[in-house]
Amino acid sequence: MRTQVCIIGGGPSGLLLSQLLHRKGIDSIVLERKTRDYVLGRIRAGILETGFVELMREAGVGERMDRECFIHEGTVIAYGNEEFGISFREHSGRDVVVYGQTELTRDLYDAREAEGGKLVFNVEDVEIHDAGTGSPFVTYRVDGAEQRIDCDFVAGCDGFHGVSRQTIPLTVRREYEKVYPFGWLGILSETPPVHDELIYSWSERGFALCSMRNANLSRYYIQCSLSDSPADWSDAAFWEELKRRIPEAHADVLITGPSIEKSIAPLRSFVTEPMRWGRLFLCGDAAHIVPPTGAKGLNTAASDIHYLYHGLVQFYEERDAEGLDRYSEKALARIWKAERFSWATTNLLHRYPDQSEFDLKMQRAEIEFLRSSDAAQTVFAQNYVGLPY
Ligand code: RFL
Ligand code: PHB
Repeated sequence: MRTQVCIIGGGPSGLLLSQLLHRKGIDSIVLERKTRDYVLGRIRAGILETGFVELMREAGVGERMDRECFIHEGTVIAYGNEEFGISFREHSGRDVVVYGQTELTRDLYDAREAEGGKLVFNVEDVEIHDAGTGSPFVTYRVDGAEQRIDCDFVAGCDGFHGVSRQTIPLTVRREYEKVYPFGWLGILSETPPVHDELIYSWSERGFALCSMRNANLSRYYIQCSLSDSPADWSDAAFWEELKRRIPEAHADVLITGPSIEKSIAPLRSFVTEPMRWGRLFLCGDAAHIVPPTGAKGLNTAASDIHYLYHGLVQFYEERDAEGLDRYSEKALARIWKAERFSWATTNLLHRYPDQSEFDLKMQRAEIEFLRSSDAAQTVFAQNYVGLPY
């Protein structure tokens, strides 16, 4: 088989790239290790920056999103029983969009399938060959049979545990990592959200986040220990703990119900450099991870796809490799800033096991500065809605 761009990974990054390229007449094949249902069963991001929303529209898959999404003009930051709002619109002139990763991934799958896109599921043993040369190829097995795809470029969109990043030799690859000493326990429940904006809550007992997917689907998180497992937390215990970590005014009106999903995510900051090696380009979680506190993971994947897509179009339409040559530099410049925001917001709102009384005072002073300073709120808002591409 031959294609122009072989895309490893059928998560949001891989699907969005494939769909955008298709609209420019550039051929691709997407190789996914799991089934479509498995990918759609992973409950992850919920907040989209305008840059992402615009890419979805450009890819011709924005229709349901535009109809069903919620627009959020700001967010609430709480600490103990105190809270204050930060208006994104007032401080940045922009909003964010609430539309689940599951939904946008479904829209992308539907579009790729309706337009005859080549998606191969259940692939095993994917290997990228000769990425450092002008003629790379990818081998894999499906249903026990060996397959080979020759291509011009390989897009490594296979997430943090994929093979693409590992293909870049250690003599070239440099990795930067910070692992946090806690995780997030998240649940999804078919209950109305407790508030019409997200609530990011600092509490003595640890961080909590009240989020949502739609008018009758809520997403809640609490900071938990890395040794916890979802089975340790009954629904009743989860709700009880959440109520203790958000201001009473919200806890009193919180509507609880059975969880329909419950999982724990460890928190990590991670960046690999460079994001390009020869004809292989890394995108999304394959190249970088942020702790979810700033809602940046999926959004940094989108900016990678933006740069790579434009680089590929420039290459095929104008025979100009400038965009591809500068891909890693452009993508990383934006990613490090999103890493900084995610790291700072995590530090601001979580309880650390080794936190001293002094550290707690510093955290408190920083939250109160954010409450009282227009300039600090502007910095927060500009980062939250997404820095320009
Ligand atoms: P994905 O989604 O991990 O997809 C990678 C795909 O590659 C497949 N794969 C392979 N395929 C073929 N061969 C192999 N060898 C393969 N190895 C892996 C996998 O099966 C998978 O289908 O990466 P992608 O596309 O880069 O997308 C990244 C996003 O999923 C991720 O950044 C976000 O979900 C992060 N995130 C959030 N991001 C936001 O922007 N806003 C949020 O509000 C937000 N909340 C979150 C989050 C992530 C969370 N978790 C669980 C990590 C909340 C949570 C709890
Ligand atoms: C979510 O709704 O899953 C969500 C929202 C905001 C975050 C992280 C996760 O910062």
